[in-house]
Amino acid sequence: MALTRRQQWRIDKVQSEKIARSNKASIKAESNVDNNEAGHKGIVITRYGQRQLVELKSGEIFQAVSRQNIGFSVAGDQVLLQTTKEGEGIVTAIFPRKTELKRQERLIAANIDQLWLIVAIEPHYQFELIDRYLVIAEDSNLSINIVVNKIELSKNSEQLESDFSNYQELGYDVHFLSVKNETNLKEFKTKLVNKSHIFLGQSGVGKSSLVNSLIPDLELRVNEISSKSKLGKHTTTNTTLYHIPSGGDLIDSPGIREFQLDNLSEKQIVNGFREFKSLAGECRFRNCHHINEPGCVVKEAVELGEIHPNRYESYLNILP
Ligand SMILES: Nc1nc2c(ncn2[C@@H]2O[C@H](COP(=O)(O)OP(=O)(O)OP(=O)(O)O)[C@@H](O)[C@H]2O)c(=O)[nH]1
Ligand SMILES: [Mg+2]
Ligand SMILES: [Zn+2]
Repeated sequence: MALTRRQQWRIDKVQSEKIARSNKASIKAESNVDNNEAGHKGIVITRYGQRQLVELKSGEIFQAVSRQNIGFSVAGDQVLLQTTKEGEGIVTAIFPRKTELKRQERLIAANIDQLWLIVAIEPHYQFELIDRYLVIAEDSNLSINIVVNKIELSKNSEQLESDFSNYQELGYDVHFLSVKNETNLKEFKTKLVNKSHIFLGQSGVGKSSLVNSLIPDLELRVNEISSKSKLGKHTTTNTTLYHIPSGGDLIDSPGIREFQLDNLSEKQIVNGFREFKSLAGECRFRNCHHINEPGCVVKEAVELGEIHPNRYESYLNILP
């Protein structure tokens, strides 16, 4: 949908106000930089508005703003931090990223190796929502697997398994867990060693509970972070990185209520469905939308039962 001139004007105004505020903050911090200092390498653990928390190798956490024009740093970013006189800091550089996770053009987190889509029995998983998340994940070229949490609430385990067998056949790893009853947590933990992971999914599925169960003393850490950032601690409002004691990092993110994909092109959507990708080039028409064109091999595969009808239905609903 195109924006009206008035809407565009408002967006530009808000943007320029934001930039002005951030410039002011960085100029203020800049005046306190100790120039004798080379800077420390650190990792961004969370970001809120103009500010971020940067953790150094020593474990010390600094509240920092960014130097003007170095770009937007997010959880997982490796940065250079110059400490300022008040014990705060200024981020002067962002190291090149291995990976980026974006939503609606907005950077969410950096340097992630593995993305986990968390769904649950309550709120009950919906195939279309799962597929929307998978399209985003496929677009970011990150490895993605699925966790089904709260399985102790399931009344029909056969149905549960069959609901996810298609995803397993497509090559997604599916873990059935109950954080509450500690079911299958041990095995899941072994999958996390020495990599950087992000938990994504609807609000209330248990992302933070899972992080909690994987990181002892998390409560302490959460308290430290919320006292430094002055943010609340009971609901996840910020994407935050935590260290796994045995190695590796976990990024918890706030649940997203409305998952819009309207910035994805049709090509990105098709690529988000693994089982379509290999077929799509073989349709009679090069610009086939796989809706009702003659000679469409995707449609054919649906009719032959090679593509799951739920997935095809999701595809039709996700198309703009
Ligand atoms: N029955 C049951 N409840 C669980 C389980 N895991 C988590 N919960 C509960 O689910 C609720 C939501 O958990 P959270 O961890 O806050 O969910 P979240 O995904 O982090 O939610 P947002 O931060 O809003 O995105 C809490 O009341 C948890 O106690 C489980 O395995 N079984
Ligand atoms: Mg949470
Ligand atoms: Zn087609």
